[in-house]
Amino acid sequence: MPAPGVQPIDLQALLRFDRKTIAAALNLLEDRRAERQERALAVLDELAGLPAAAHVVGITGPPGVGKSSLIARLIARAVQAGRRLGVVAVDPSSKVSGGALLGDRSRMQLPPAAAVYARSFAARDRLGGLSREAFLAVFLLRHICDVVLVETVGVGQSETDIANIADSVVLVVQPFSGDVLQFIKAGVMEIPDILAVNKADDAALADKAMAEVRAALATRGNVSTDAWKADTFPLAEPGSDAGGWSSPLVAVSALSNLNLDRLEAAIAEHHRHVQTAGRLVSRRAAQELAWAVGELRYELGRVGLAAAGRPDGVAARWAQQPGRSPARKLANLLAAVGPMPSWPPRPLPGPDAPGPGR
Ligand SMILES: Nc1nc2c(ncn2[C@@H]2O[C@H](COP(=O)(O)OP(=O)(O)OP(=O)(O)O)[C@@H](O)[C@H]2O)c(=O)[nH]1
Ligand SMILES: [Mg+2]
Repeated sequence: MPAPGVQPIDLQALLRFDRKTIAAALNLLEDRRAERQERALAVLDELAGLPAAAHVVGITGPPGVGKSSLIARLIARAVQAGRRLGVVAVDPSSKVSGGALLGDRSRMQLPPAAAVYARSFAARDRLGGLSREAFLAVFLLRHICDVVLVETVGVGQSETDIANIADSVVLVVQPFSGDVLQFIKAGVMEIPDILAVNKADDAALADKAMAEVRAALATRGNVSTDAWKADTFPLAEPGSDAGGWSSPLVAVSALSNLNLDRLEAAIAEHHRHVQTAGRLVSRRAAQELAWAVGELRYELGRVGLAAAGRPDGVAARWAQQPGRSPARKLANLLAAVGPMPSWPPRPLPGPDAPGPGR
């Protein structure tokens, strides 16, 4: 029974992609009041028993490289193809801005009936990474969409976080982005599933950008430089640690619409790749666990993680709760590990409440 004042979420409307219902469900997720959190957990649990058919595509990269512009282009193309889209943007500032480019349907010239739901989430104190609400929003959306695009900013934490929710990760850089390439070369950064060099506004710039990446990454062991295919070439050799996937590099321009078909094709190809041989199921299971361990560490620190039995213990407790949403499993885990802070969190004390040490 929902608490008085908490509107129940109509699951059928959610599954029909009713935007008002999606908004209401995500509002519940972000609401810190205990009864709202409980209601949100119930919705997520109901969804957990249903297929999560969406392709979750993470679009990440340094500030200003054109991630939102590319996403706007991808949205327009997917809408034309009649697909249902969820877009989650993580706003690195503490204030939720509404996702400048993404929240604005009229700027993207979307038909009013287009099945697109976009929402931005504050990164809070996650250094550009994914907050719990953002992660769970993606979990929710992947049950009701065909594609979920997730934009995260930055190089570092956000890449780790995006790898915990995306089926495919696209790293966007711009021409002459030496630092990022050095990170990849040095192995500080993983090779993404797809690398897109944006702002390659014309063919000459695209050629230069491709040559730059090729030169920068040529010395990395698993980079193949001999397999040029027009402006696409594999970064990683087939059969390397990516289970036979060779990450393609694509030079694109959101401004001049260059090679967006290639980017789309690369994304679709990676989707096909992860869907074979049970890879998607095991990828998502591993992601969920990595997320849980990260959340435990964030919430309770090293000591709390040890109390939960470290990653092995978390995996064991996870396996004991089949059919539940990751949100519920985490809530149960946090409750079991107590007397640490519980989650769903207790209501924040009001301004008059005595703080610690007062
Ligand atoms: N020349 C050129 N400019 C572009 C292209 N794509 C985006 N831009 C411009 O780059 C700037 C940043 O674009 P955004 O799409 O907001 O980039 P972003 O990566 O989402 O930025 P943050 O979310 O702030 O990290 C804007 O001024 C865009 O107009 C492109 O393909 N070519
Ligand atoms: Mg952006």
